[in-house]
Amino acid sequence: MEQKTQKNRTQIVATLAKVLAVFLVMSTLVACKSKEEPKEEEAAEKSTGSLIAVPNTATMTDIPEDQTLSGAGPSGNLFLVATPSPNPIPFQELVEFEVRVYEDAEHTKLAEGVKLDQVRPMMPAHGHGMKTKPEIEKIEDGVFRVHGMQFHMQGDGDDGAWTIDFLLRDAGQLEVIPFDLQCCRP
Ligand SMILES: [Cu+2]
Repeated sequence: MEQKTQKNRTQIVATLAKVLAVFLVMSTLVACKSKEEPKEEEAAEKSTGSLIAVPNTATMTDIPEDQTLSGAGPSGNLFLVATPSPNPIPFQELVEFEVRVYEDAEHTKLAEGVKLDQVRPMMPAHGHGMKTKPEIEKIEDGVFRVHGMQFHMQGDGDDGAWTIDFLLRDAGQLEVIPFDLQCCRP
């Protein structure tokens, strides 16, 4: 009887030791995991931070008097000039853009047969576009008028940062010409 109790006690101690050992191993694993997780988060923050390494420090007072957009397509064969009216762009008023597409960097020869497919305004920091839908009217070969654009948000930095993508179709080839635009000059 005495021996049996002694044996049981030994078994209980052995079991307790096992449980304690398993508990210790598990808590170590949990501790390691909880140490690792913030590291991953830190790394994620760092990589995101490096993506926006150049902060948007544009202020409304920096906005030029002439907000004409001018740039080349990725193929290097099309050159686009978009002039807003009124210029500079007024806040929350309807704006038209006259879009001229050229075949040369000197802007001497209008591009024939090019179609202005779409104009896409966006505020990247807020993930939204405009409340109005830009309507495209062809005036002549290479010349278009975009009606019904309205910049409904403005500010310094990201709060006033817009992007406008002009989508051109040239002989079935799509060319996207993106621009940055700050709204609006006080
Ligand atoms: Cu916005």
